[in-house]
Amino acid sequence: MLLPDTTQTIVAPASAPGSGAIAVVRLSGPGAFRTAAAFLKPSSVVKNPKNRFSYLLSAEENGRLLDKTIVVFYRGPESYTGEDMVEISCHGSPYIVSRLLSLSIAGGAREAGPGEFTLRAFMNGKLDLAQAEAVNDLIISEGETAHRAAITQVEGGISKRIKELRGALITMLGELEVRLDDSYNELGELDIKAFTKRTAAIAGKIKALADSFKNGRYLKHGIRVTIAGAPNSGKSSLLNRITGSGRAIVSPKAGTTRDTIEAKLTLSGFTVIFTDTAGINPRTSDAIEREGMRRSLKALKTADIILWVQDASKKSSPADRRVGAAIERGSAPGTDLVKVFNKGDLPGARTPSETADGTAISCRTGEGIAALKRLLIREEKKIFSTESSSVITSARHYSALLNSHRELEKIGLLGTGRSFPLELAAEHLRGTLTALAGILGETASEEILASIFKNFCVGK
Ligand SMILES: Nc1nc2c(ncn2[C@@H]2O[C@H](COP(=O)(O)OP(=O)(O)OP(=O)(O)O)[C@@H](O)[C@H]2O)c(=O)[nH]1
Ligand SMILES: [Mg+2]
Repeated sequence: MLLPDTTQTIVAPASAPGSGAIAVVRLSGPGAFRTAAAFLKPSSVVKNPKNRFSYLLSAEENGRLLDKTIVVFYRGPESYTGEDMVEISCHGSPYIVSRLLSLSIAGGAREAGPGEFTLRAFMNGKLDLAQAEAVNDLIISEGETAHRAAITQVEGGISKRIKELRGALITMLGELEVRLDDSYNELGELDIKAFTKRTAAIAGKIKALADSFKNGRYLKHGIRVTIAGAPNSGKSSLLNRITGSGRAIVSPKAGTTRDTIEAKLTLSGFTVIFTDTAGINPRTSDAIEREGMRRSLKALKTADIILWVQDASKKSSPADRRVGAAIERGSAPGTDLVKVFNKGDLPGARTPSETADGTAISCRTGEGIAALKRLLIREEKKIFSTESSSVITSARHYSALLNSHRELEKIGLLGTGRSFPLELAAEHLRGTLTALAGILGETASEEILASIFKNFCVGK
């Protein structure tokens, strides 16, 4: 995608497809009012409307009434995009919406690309890139915590933090630059120890922000919990219990579940995606079972948390050990493992030392299930005990923070050497600043913009 031609006026439906009570069609660009005047009557109003004032107007096609609409005119820069905008609320019929689009296009507008309204808002300086990206997160947010992170970022929470860090770095860069220009040595020596201490403090703040990404990722994509275990241990029963559904088939026959089954649940505002898996039996020759096992192994790899279900009414079996080995080999580094000892309603067959590091439950009686749910989001909940503005939810921001951190650390290394080359230190500070500027979009290439906005819906 090349950057959009903002001399053109764009149009798109802003409401979801399908019928509803009302739908909204949006126009933005220098010709927005003129385009609307071609079909909204009386046209005398449309030619010179009051700013941000709602009018009841007739939308007409070939002299016939299409719909009575409520229309708001926004004169740039006092609009979402910063350009002249018109928002037409009509009855929510897909037919009316499609006619309004056609009338707008006949009147000189073109169809908007994905996220083009927000892209124009960014290009016109109404939003920085971090804010613009979060608009999409806000639209797709499903739970309280995802919503809170997104709204904070749209309102400039992350941008403010980045700008604070940048302000401090610019001051420090200035201190280096005056000394580089100071050929007569009038300013005195730089206090290197104090200087590197300040860069280390900023590096620490950047690191803390970057570290919040693990939880930020959970906010955006949900926490993936994979239920693994030997055949018949009660994996499907656990999925049903936790999600309060009859989602998975449960039976006393080993090998009941042959495919992975997903169920979503909201826990303390987090979206949690549970995956029930087929038992892991590497010796099977059955093609379907082998495919089921491949899917189970994939679910282990993509899990944030693995629940390893074991039947506590039976002694630890070779099947349990095979599962343990598969988890060890197949899970990504950093995955949390929670051992779950099921069938607590039956007489136990495991020694206390075997079950000490796990959670006892019974899918039959429901005992221990609430405690298990609490355990799952214990760590993740902590992020909102602190300022929610400090949660990074974008992989792009995360890598930019890591890059800026790396540059700052190099200054720390210079400080431990025998000499402290000011020129080099200034270079690393500039590198840090460039990485931070990328988050705000000040240095973003067209490719980066394209990859961000392609995920938006048309009309936003
Ligand atoms: N007594 C008792 N039985 C349970 C409990 N949980 C599950 N079961 C029984 O154990 C059997 C197996 O349960 P499933 O949930 O199908 O086990 P699974 O691990 O999904 O089994 P596969 O899909 O075959 O690998 C069923 O007969 C369940 O009723 C429990 O807490 N107590
Ligand atoms: Mg099952």
